[in-house]
Amino acid sequence: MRILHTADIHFGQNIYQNYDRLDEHLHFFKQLRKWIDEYTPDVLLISGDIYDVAQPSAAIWSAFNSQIVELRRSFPKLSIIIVAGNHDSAARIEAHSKVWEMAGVTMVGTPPPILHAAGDGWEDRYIVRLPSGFVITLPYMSGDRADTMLHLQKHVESLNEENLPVVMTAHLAAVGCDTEGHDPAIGNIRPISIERFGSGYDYLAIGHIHKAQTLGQPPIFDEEPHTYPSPTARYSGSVLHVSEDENYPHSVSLVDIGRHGGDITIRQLRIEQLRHFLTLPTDSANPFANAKEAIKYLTKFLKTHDKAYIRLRFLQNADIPADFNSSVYTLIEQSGKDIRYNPRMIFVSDVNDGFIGDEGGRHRIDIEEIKQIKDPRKFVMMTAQSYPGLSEEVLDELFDEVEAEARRMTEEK
Ligand SMILES: [Mn+2]
Repeated sequence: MRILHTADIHFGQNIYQNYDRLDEHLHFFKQLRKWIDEYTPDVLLISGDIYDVAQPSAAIWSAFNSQIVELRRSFPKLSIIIVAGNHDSAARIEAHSKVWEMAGVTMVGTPPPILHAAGDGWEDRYIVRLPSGFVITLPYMSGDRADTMLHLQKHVESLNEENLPVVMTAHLAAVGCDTEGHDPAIGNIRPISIERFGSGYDYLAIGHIHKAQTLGQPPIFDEEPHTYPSPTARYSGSVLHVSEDENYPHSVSLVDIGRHGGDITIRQLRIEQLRHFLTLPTDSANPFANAKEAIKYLTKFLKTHDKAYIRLRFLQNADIPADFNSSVYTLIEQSGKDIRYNPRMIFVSDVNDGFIGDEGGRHRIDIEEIKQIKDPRKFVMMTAQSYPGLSEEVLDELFDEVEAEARRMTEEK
């Protein structure tokens, strides 16, 4: 069974009050279509937070519907399963689900009732049986609904005579997950311990946390396949940076499951972003000391950049006139560039705050800063102080060796 797992689309999001992100979302769907064509998954799973708000505009509903209908038309064999997240209106998604069913798309809005009657067949609503396996389709549920999950897993077990893979969806915060980029009070959801989810599934496709991660496993940085034992639980992560604090790559997860209880192989497919988030100046060691400096930098920046979200970093005591933001907007407008400005500036009290190698032993490096580094030696030297046993001399020798070898290979070619 092969699934393409994604979540937290937040379709229709407007950022910094006035910037519409529809083109970024459509760019994501374009990539999704390409991957479905290339990898031919059995199922496309969207694990909640389809929309950014419970009542998106008619234009947004329409644009999302068009994307799903287009997928249905292009890939008639693909199963499409979509469950509601905490950002979605469960009732609205549920209300449309019968029509979607006619189009061969499974949409689940509302969770099973807490006190479900025995023997009335309610389980069927939350189980999709495919030739390649089973999918338990749970949307966002408030509270700890371990009993519901266990009950459905047991039910699937009774149907699963051929030992087919079992996938379950959920939209929740699991204990111990990496919540980088989220507000401390994410969605008012109390984290749930993963043990409470049972062990009757092979792959738990979760939404809600925006950083891609396999629970209890080290992060994946490449696009190579990684194999894990069953059961494995994973957040696919959001498709776009929902805020500038989500300073990590976004991807969809391509998941292969051979049989129930067998290994799970996961590949991250990196999503190309239409606009990146930059904090200026990109050299975070030198925040702007005043408005004049920022305007000068920005003027230069606008000549070399076409598309981006930006925010500015100032020293705490920087002198900023009241009309500063309006001058920034004007400057951007005059440039004609697609630069989107976040008027909430960052103030840094101590230049060393957030840098590597200062006496305080901090080891944070700005991602934008890393992106600017062309010479790998520079990066290594920046972090070298964190490894007292490391010899710069030995490192230099090794780099020379690698460079010489690379040159030799290029010449041979
Ligand atoms: Mn979300």
